[in-house]
Amino acid sequence: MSEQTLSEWTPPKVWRNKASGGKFANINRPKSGPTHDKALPIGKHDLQLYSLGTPNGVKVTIMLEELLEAGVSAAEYDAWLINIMEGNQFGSGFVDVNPNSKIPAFMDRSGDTPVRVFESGAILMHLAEKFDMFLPKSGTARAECLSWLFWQMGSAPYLGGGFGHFYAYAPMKIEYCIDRFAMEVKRQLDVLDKQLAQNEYIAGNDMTIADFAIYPWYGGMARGLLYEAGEFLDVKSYKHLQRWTQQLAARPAFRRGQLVNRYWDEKGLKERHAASDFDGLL
Ligand SMILES: N[C@@H](CCC(=O)N[C@@H](CS)C(=O)NCC(=O)O)C(=O)O
Repeated sequence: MSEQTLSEWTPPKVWRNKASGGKFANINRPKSGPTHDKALPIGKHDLQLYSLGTPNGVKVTIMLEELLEAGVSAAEYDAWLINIMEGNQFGSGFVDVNPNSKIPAFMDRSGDTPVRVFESGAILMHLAEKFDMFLPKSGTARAECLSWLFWQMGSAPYLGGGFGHFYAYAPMKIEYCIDRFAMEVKRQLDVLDKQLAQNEYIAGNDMTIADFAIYPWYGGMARGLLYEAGEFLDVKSYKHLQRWTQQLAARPAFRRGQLVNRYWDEKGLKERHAASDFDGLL
C-alpha cells in the first residue's frame, strides 16, 4: 500500500494542453512538424549525423567509431549538434530528415540519391547492412541479434521516459510512478544479467548492433551514470551486466563514440568532423 497521499484529479472529457512543469516542459508540445525554417549543414563526408550525446545518440557514434577502428574508412562521418533543449529538432531541415523530431537523424549521401534514416535502430541496421558488419547475415544468429535490438527499442522508454522521468525530472516525486517503473527496470536489468551470464555479448559470441543499442542505456545505468539512480536500483548486484559493461567501456571506439556531441562536458566534442578531433581527449 502506498505511503503517499495524492489528491484526486478527474481528467476532463477532452485533454487540453497546459503547463505541466518538469525538465522538458518547455520543449514538449502536442503537435508535430517544424516551428522554424533552418537548413541543416552538410560536411565533407558521405555520412552526416545530426545528433546529441545522449544514450540514443551515442548508439550511432559508438558504431561509427567501431567501424573506423576496424579499418572501414568509408565510415568517416560528420556529427552535427542538435541541441534539443533549444528546439533544434523542430527546425525545417531536421524535420525533413526525421518527421518525429528526435535525435539521432542520419543522411547517407554516398549514392546518387541521398537516403534519410531516422530511429537509432534503423540507423544501426542501415550501417550494418551497408558495411556488412556487426549483424549476422542469416539464420539463428541474425534473429537473435535483431530480437535484442528491438528489445532495446521497446524497453528503454520504460527506463528513460518512465523511470528516469518520474525519478529525476518530474516536478514532484510520485511514489506510485517511481515504484511502477523501478519494478520494470529492475526486471529488465535481470533479463540482461541472465542473458550475459550465458553469452559474452548480448547476442552471442560476437559483438553486434544489439550491444551498440543496449550499452548506452543499460551499461550507463550499470555504471550509475543515469538519473543518479545506481544505488536506488542496486545496479552493482547485476554481476554479469557489470562484467559486460566494463568490457565494452574499455574499448577505445566506445570511449570515443560517447564523447561525440557532448556539448555540456568540457571533455566532450560539440561536433565531430575528423578522427583528429579526439586528439588530447582520451
Ligand atoms: N526511438 C528513438 C528515440 C529518440 C529520442 O527519444 N531522442 C530524444 C533524445 S534522447 C529526443 O530527441 N528528444 C527530443 C524531443 O523529444 O523533443 C530512437 O531510438 O532514435
